[in-house]
Amino acid sequence: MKMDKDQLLNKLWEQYADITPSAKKIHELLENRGEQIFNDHIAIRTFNDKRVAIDVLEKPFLNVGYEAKGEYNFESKKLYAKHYEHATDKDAPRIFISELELEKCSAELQATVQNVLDNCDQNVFNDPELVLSGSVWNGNSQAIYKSLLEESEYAAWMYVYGFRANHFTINTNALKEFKTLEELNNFLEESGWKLNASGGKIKGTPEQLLEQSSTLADLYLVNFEEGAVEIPSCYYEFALRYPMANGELYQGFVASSADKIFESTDVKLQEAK
Ligand code: OOG
Ligand code: NI
Repeated sequence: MKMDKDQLLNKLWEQYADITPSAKKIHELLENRGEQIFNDHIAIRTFNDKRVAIDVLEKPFLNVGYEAKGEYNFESKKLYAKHYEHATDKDAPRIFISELELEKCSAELQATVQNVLDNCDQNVFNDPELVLSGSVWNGNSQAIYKSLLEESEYAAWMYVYGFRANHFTINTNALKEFKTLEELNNFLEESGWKLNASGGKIKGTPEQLLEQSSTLADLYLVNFEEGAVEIPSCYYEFALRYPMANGELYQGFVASSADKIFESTDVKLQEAK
């Protein structure tokens, strides 16, 4: 079935909300206060193996009218990312796709990821719905999860959760009641949510034209062959954009902020909370 933009984005939301009950609750909490929720962006993760790299995962978005815009590098995390904007629908969320640069990782991690990909039915990589397919390799070995986690939290998360929206992001500019990110953060914390405090609860500054905050990822019970264990799944993000000199809102991302936002799925932050 050929999906249109709204079908694709709705499916990504449903699949994300399934393992991220916090997102559904925060969404409802704001709607119940009379807010209408618009999404600033949706993020997706992958490995740079040519079978599943950004070039593959971007396709369903290009097919429904998205265009590639900014590029970002995260040296210490060995990640590269691109963002996409819809050509005509200015209310459509941006798409942010990142990939782990395998050649920069240890030989052991490379071999593990290679093995995981080699052991899949190779047809899944040509499925136009790959981006909605989760861990197509049945990522259910806790031993593999742990070995990846030692080197890259991102790789370990990918192994368990695979291809899906890693987070949705509320467009804070479109909220009526909350004029600053701090007000929204305070409201969320008073309502019982824990925010990612890595690098401060608010990432970015008005001068950088983008401020962001995020919840800590929900914990989700994963059935490993060794037994069930709770692993951080997905998180909800909040973005406030500032106007550029020409009066239009900044459309891109800020690498130094994104670097900290990635950590919202990190078990270490969960333990610190
Ligand atoms: C993406 C983190 C970066 C942003 O808005 O800067 C990001 C991820 O966790 O996969 O979404
Ligand atoms: Ni984000």
